[in-house]
Amino acid sequence: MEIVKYRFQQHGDERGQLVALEENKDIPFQVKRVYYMYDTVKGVRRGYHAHKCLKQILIAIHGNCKIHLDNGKETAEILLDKPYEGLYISNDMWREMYDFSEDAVLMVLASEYYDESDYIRNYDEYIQYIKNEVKE
Ligand code: T46
Repeated sequence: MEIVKYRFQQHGDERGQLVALEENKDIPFQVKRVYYMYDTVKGVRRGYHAHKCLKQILIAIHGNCKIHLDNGKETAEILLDKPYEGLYISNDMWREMYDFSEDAVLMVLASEYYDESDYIRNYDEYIQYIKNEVKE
C-alpha cells in the first residue's frame, strides 16, 4: 500500500515554528471542514469506518497517535508524531486511530462537509463495497 505523508514547510525562526496550510496547494483538495480530537481516553480505538467520497489529511498537531489503514487487500500502521506531517487518506480506505498519547491533538482537514451517508461503518459491508466498485 502506498502511504502518502506530506511534510509541510516549517517557517521557523528564533521565536519558534509556524506551519501554514493552503487548500489546493499544501493540501491536495479544497478544505470544507476542519475537526480535531483531544482528551482521547487511554486505550481507546476510534474510527472503524471508510468513506465513499471523503478525502482527508490527518495531522497530530500535538502528541502522537497511530493510524491503521486497510484498503481491503493490504494494511498499514502509521505513526503520526510531528505537527509538520500530514497523512493523506483517500476515500474507500478503512481507518482506525489508536495509541493516542495523553496530550494528543489529532486535527483533520476534510474535503467535504459532514455527511453520515458517506460513512461505511461495517467492515463486511466495506469489503463488499470495494469489490463491487472494482467490478463496475
Ligand atoms: C474520520 C476519522 C479520522 C460531527 O457532528 N461532525 C463531524 O464533522 C465529525 C467528524 C463528527 N461529528 C460527530 C458524529 C459523532 O456523533 O461527532 C461524533 C464522533 O464522530 P465519529 O464517531 O465519526 O468519530 P471518529 O473519531 O470515529 O471518526 C472521525 C471522523 O468521523 C471520520 O470521518 O475519518 O475521524
